[in-house]
This record gives sequence, C-alpha cells and structure tokens, in this order.
Amino acid sequence: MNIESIELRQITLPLVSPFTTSFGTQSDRPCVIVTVRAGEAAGYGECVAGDGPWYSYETVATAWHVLEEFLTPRLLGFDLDDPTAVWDLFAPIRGHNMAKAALEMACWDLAAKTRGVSLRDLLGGARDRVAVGVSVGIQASPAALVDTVRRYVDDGYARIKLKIAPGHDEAYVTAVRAAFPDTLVQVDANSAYTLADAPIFQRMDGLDLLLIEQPLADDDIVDHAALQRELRTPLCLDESIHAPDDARHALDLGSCRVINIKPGRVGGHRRSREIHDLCRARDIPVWCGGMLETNIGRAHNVALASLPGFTLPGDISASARYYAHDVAGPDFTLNSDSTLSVPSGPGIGVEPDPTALEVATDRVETFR
Ligand code: NPG
Repeated sequence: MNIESIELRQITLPLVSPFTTSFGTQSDRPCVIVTVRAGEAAGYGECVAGDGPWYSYETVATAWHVLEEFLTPRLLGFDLDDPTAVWDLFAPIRGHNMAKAALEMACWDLAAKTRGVSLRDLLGGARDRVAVGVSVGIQASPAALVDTVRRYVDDGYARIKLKIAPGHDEAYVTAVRAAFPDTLVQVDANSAYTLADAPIFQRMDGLDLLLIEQPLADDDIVDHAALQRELRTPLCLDESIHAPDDARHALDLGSCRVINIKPGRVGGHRRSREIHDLCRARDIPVWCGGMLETNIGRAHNVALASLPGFTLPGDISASARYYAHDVAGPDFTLNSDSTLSVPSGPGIGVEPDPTALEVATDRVETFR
C-alpha cells in the first residue's frame, strides 16, 4: 500500500471560550490537518503547533514549511506496511516533532483502516474508556476561578488542571482546594518559574495536589530534579520531554515522578508508545496531554490513552469544551464516570466534516 497523495490544510477554529496560560490568551486555534491517501483509504492527522513559538519553537508556519519541503516528499510513494517505519523515514530531519507527528499519526490511522482495525487495537490499547479531566485557563480572580471550576465539576469532570503563573498561583489554588476538598487537582505552570521560586511550591505542597506540571524552564531537567527533592508532590514533565531518551534521563536524574505524553511533542504514536513502555517498566504513571485538538487529534489522543500505562486522567475533554462546530465527528461526550469512550470502528473512528473543514480553511495544498 503506497502513499499516493498528501493534503495539507491549514484551518482556524474559534474556541468556545478564550484560554489563558502563562504565555498568553488564545481565542481561536490555528492548526494543520493532514490527509494521507492510498487507494480508496484516507488517514488523518493534526499538527498541534500554535500560531507563535510560545509553547514550543514550532509554529503553524514552520510546520507547513517542514511538511511541504521535507516530510511530504519523503512519504509520497512510501510503502506503508508498518506505521512504525514512518519515524525512521523522517529521522534525518532534526526536530520539528509536531510536523512529523501530524503525518506519522495520519499513517497510523491509514494503516489501521487498511487492516480493518481500530487505532486503539493497532496501538495495543487495553480499555474501552479513558479517564479524562479538564484544563482550566488562568482567570481574573480566585473567586472567578472557583466559579469556572464549579461549572466543570458540575459537568462531571473528576480531575481539574489549573493553569498557574507568578501572581496567579497560591491564592488561586488554595481557593479551589477549599471549595473542592475531594476533587483531584493538579497545576500546570508552562515553565513560568525558576528555582528561586521553590518556596511557592513548598507552600503549595500541602494542598494535596495530584502533581505539579513543568514549573521550571522548558529545556530543563537539572533544576527540576533539585525542586523535586524539596517536594512531596510529584513533579510532572511536559515541555522538557521530546524523546524516549529525554524521559530516561529525567527519570534517572529524579527530575519528575510523572510524565505527560503529548504525541505531537514527541513525534507521534511510535515514540509516545516507547515513552509509555519505558515509564511502565519503571512504574512511572503517564497521562495524555492535550493541545486544544479538534476531534481528529482528540481521537488519536483517546486511542493512545487506552494503553495500559496511562493511569492518570488525560487533558482530553469532551468536544463541547473546545469548539461549537468541530471539523470532524462524531463529537466525544463525557461519560458519567469522567471518561471518554474509545472509538471501536476502523482507524481513529471520526470522519472529517467536509463543509465544516471548508469553512475553517485558510489554505490547502495537495501533493502527489
Ligand atoms: O484540553 O487540550 C486541552 C488543553 C490542555 O492545558 C492544556 N494544554 O500546556 O498542556 C498545555 C496546554 C497547551 C494548550 C499548551 C495549547 C499549548 C497550547
């Protein structure tokens, strides 16, 4: 089965509510949807790079450039027998994991469809439902945050992640903990602090948090190890982990006790699974992060999170938390046990909505 064509489609989709993190507020999400075709079958992937180099150096524009100039030419004509081989095909290109992941993951979808199996089954997933939570952006005041969290708790989310930044931390998290003493709460700093801020985390150590995500620099594992030694609460690394070796180094150093796996950040499903396997062998819990994906990226994340080592709830909320009209369906809805159901149909189990895609499209190009 040779890859015959690849479509790159840049879209922008308005979020149902603005999302504020330590690096800014976003009201819509740009991304690149990729389609790989062989014969009658199509596989879909989503590039999670954002509009600017805030979370990572990759952006929609760098991803398009790398996809068009370097990745697409390699993949066209490739005999997609084994989707794990796509990572090797891309190996000569340094970095740009988000661009690589979009195509690599589309190939997994295509491979699953041509075999007539679900992506979950092709990846080795072990569950029909995956535990999920919701990530709550920075709010104007602790009281506003408590109100927002209450709406999500009322929706049925059993795990809440609070975005924090200097000046929007202790008082906010303390207010949420007081209002919801039994809810699983974790925080995410997106690298907004330095080791000099250790006392802030020591004070939050008593708030019974599930974990503290990426408090320090995005390329650091040394200071994180020093901070972890000061805390009972597990640190979780996100931005610092781009590869299985990064995970191994961080665990060897004691830089974290939990790892967030985002397939876009690490280059796709093969490397996500390798990090999962490494962590599982060491009894390190992992969970699936989110990048405000459409239902295409969400379906990939849900399938990945069905692997047995994903023992903590993912940042994979129901579709309605993100977009009023998604570009693919069916929507994911929250089950009463704070889970999403894993699609069992062939491939990722969601199909693009051509009309919604067309409306959202900024540019599109097909390569043969
Ligand atoms: O539910 O998809 C989601 C969003 C989860 O908070 C979330 N993602 O740093 O993990 C993160 C953060 C993020 C979102 C980062 C968008 C960059 C862009």
